[in-house]
Amino acid sequence: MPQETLANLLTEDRTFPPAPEFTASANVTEAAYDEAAADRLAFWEQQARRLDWTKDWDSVLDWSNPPFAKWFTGGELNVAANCLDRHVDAGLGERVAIHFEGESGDGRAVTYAELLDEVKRAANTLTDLGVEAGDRVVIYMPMIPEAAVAMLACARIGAPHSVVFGGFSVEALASRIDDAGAKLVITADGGFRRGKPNALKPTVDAAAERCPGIEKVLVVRRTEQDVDWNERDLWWHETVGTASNEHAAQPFDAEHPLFILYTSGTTGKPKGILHTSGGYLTQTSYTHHAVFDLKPESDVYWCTADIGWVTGHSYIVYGPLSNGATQVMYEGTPDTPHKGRFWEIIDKYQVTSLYTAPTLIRTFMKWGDDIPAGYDLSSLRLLGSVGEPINPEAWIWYREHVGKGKAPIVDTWWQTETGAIMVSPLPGVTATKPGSAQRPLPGITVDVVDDEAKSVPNGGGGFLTIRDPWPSMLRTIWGDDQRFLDTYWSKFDGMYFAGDGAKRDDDGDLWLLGRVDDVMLVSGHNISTTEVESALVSHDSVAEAAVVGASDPVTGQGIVAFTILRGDIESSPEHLQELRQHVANTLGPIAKPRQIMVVAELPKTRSGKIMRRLLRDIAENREIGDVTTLADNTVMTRIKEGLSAAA
Ligand code: 6R9
Repeated sequence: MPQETLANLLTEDRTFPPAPEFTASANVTEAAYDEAAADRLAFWEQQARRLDWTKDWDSVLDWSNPPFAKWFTGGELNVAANCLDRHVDAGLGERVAIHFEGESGDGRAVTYAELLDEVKRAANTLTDLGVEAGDRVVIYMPMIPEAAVAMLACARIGAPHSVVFGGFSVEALASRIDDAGAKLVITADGGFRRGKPNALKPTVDAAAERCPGIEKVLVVRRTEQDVDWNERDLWWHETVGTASNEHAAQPFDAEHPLFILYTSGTTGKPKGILHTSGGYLTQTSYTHHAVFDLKPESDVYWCTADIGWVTGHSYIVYGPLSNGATQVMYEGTPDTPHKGRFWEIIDKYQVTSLYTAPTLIRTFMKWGDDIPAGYDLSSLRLLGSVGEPINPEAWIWYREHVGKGKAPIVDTWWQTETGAIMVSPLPGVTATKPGSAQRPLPGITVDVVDDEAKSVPNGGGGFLTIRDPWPSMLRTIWGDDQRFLDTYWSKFDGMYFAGDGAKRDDDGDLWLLGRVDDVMLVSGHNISTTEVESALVSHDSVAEAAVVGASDPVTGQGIVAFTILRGDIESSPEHLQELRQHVANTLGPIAKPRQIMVVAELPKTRSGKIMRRLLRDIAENREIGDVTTLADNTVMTRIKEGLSAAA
């Protein structure tokens, strides 16, 4: 018998077909799958035609030197002009592009005409400061409209940007500035977080001291905190604010670098993922139109991601703006000044489409159903999820308490490396299943393979791979082609290895099972973290769970679970015993956790992903490893203290 690649333990048979009214007016129908299957390149060519090109391409795809792809070779376009100028030229200048909501409730509406004006002035400023096409610019900003302006100004002049999460450490910022070889940093004095001004400039000051390549630092005034001032510093309002708003966008080659975005990964130095212009914009624009069913005249779209995450790049800046969307941008945290903040924003702007992460959905579950119930959420017509597998129970909660049982949910699987959504339901087409990302989008070929690179049959689990090149694929790792080859293309011949486990159900739908590095090996069975976590979350008392494999003398690894309970539920030894039994009943005795611990929080990255390796350090009684990419690097201390107090 072949050794199983990844066990398939969880079954789920609830399905939710789209409402006929939704289907009747959906942007994309079943036919898209057939068209793409008939001729994949013609399909992408057609999607590229949704953009304005100043010069047509000679060929759709050049795959003569795999895995180094070139899309729309010879074509030329300006990415920023596609996001702004063409809408203003079409008479849509007065449409709101961004409803900005500051954390404290201050805000403003920025129209497409105003956004274009500001981007032109910022582009002129960057040019005056000596930034030329090809030069790299690091952006270290809070969630304010100027962050999008800075990105688009870079795109406009062909200077690849590299956005670093506002709040990352000096070390993290300096290493990214160095690796990218940036000469300019755009930042702000700070932003508002948790009711307080949160300083950003001191981190940039310290990083710039360590990075001699930095010539200038451009500073937006947001919080009006006191800042140290250096010779290299310039205020945004004194430069961009006074610059000319005349600027003609120059076309760039389809393969001109658009941005570098660093992913931390679990080990080693961060990887600078390189994206280019034409293919990236084609796929982000199309997927935003198709997956979110965007109706730019009437929708109010809100993606809650930070601009420092790829989700902010593709689904706040490039996808939505290229489609002329009206969107909400929120500066702060979901519980400032109160736990109904998100619902209040949805109510205030009559948001129609919400795109958020499972981590937040589980947090809202923990806070209680009564909070969203206190607001008018009837404007919502579509819900999206991204960042981690969504546990079926969290999916159902999202559907019931946020979508009021009617808004379709799109669970979108993709990565920094893929640039845009790859696997997702289409809201007017797919009968959705709680917890499944379901089908590759039209034009995308995804497979699940075993150790020997053979497709697994329905019902089987293995490694998620991508078989054919796609327009928004990463082009390389900045400055390290070899690492690009080794990381993504060496495990399976001729296939992109995503690093995620997945299974196919009996209908062929895809279920993501977490990172393969986190898979647990228990008595010879490969068990995914996702399935055990979902089984725990399916118990009424559990809001969130993280499981890890800790070495075990008998079974190889034993499953150790960390759980956050809902509302004010108190745990007891009997309760923990019940939870262990609940997992065994749901998934089978092999998946029964050896130990369950109750914690108040879990270690997460800035994009809300649970960092299981740090929990493994606790479970195996080790010194805690590198915590620099945690959203809050004091959380591990609190978790350890909480556990020893309870013991
Ligand atoms: C967009 C983004 C990529 C990793 C990816 C996977 C996980 C993202 C998911 C999902 C299951 C989903 N992931 N979306 N897992 N279902 N809908 O998150 O990019 O930050 O690079 O992370 O996130 O493990 O490989 P990135």
